[in-house]
Amino acid sequence: MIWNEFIETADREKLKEIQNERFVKMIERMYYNVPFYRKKLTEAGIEPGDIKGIDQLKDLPFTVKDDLRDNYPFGLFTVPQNQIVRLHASSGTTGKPTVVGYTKNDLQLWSEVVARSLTMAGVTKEDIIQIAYGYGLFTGGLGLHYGAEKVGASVIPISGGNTKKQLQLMVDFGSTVIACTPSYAAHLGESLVAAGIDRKDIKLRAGIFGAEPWTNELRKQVENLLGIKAFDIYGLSEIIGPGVSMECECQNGMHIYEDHFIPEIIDPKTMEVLPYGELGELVFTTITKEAMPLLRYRTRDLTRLHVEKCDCGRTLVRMEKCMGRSDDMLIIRGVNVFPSQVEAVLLEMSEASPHYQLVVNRENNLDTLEINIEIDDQFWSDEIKTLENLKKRFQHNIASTLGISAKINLVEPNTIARSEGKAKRVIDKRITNSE
Ligand code: DLL
Repeated sequence: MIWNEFIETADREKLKEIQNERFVKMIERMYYNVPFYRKKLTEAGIEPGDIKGIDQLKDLPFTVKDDLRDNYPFGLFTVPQNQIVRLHASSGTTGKPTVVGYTKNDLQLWSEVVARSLTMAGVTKEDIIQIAYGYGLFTGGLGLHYGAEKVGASVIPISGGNTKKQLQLMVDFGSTVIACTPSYAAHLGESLVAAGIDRKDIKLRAGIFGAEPWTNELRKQVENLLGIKAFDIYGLSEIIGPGVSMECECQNGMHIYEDHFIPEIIDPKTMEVLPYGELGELVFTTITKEAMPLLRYRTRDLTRLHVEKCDCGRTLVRMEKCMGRSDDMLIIRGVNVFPSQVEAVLLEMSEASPHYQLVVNRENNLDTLEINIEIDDQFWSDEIKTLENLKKRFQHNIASTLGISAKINLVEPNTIARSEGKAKRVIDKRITNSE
């Protein structure tokens, strides 16, 4: 099923026509309504009349998260406050949050892209969807909520946390779809087993998981634990929230809604645009958003784009699973390490549970990496020899895949803190972070 067949399967030439028209109008709105953009465009020697279409994107300036912070809270809005009907914010690790605003039309657009996304996972009005993303300033809960209502599904707005209640409602209400972060999904799955609930007593068949990087290895684990098919949904508050892109049933990358968000991949060092298929930083330009359109916004997310038509019939560009954010990349003894690579190594071994933590430190001027791995209940042993052997296998697999050695600590089941939202996988104790 396709929610918006006209756009999602459009001829790419036709799509470009639509994009060009919208893009030209958006540049005008930015130029005339936001001093920040007027200054940026003027500095780049550009006036609205110069812009004819998206082929010129590559010549335009980028926008970064600091621009949002510098214009905190409402400085990048293109409409007066009385047209803003919703505010969301994401808390950064440092300083002020990033604030985003929505007009009525923006909220409609958001519901539309989430409805398209849910339809990709086969969600219909016959479904009962349990939304366990946090409701509030975070965009996950409310974003999924209105999209699910648009589809006509029965929404359970339970929000994140309260695992016992989640399981109870899942059984009693017969939820068929669960939406939450993949790390929380893993926790829900384990809690289901621990509570002795028979899989036959739950009706779940699909999961809508995103908001943090996760690997295909974690996908398999969560699918087995919950007995579902797990789908990846991507988005960021600055662009709209969840629903910037989503996996269809072919699970061959996430389709980006290019009639609203234009993606580019750039080399983060040279800032040059890279061709389809190459790994780099994802950049978005919004072309329909009213309250806070963004020009060439650097997401910091690392991925590749593919333009070949998908077997599902959609022609929209697909982005690969994000391998992480450029600012999550750890440089350990000179080697680049992404937490997602560690996850893939660990979860390939059935002894590891989906809960792990990386602790990076510096001793005697040398970086150290410790990995705390929680062992799956059925593999935990009181025999030192068994655990020592297991530890050696983890050590070997990590060293041969990442190219660096790590100290492995095997920890008992249920000892690593569970997250109800985005998991905290890395503790970096080094004073200065390598940039
Ligand atoms: O996480 C929006 C969202 C909510 C997406 C629910 C999906 C589901 P922010 O809090 O602004 O917004 O965080 C955005 O999270 O730049 C990525 O680094 C990361 N992220 C989001 N989805 C995925 C995903 C929401 N599917 C940041 N895979 C983004 C990997 C993701 N990373």
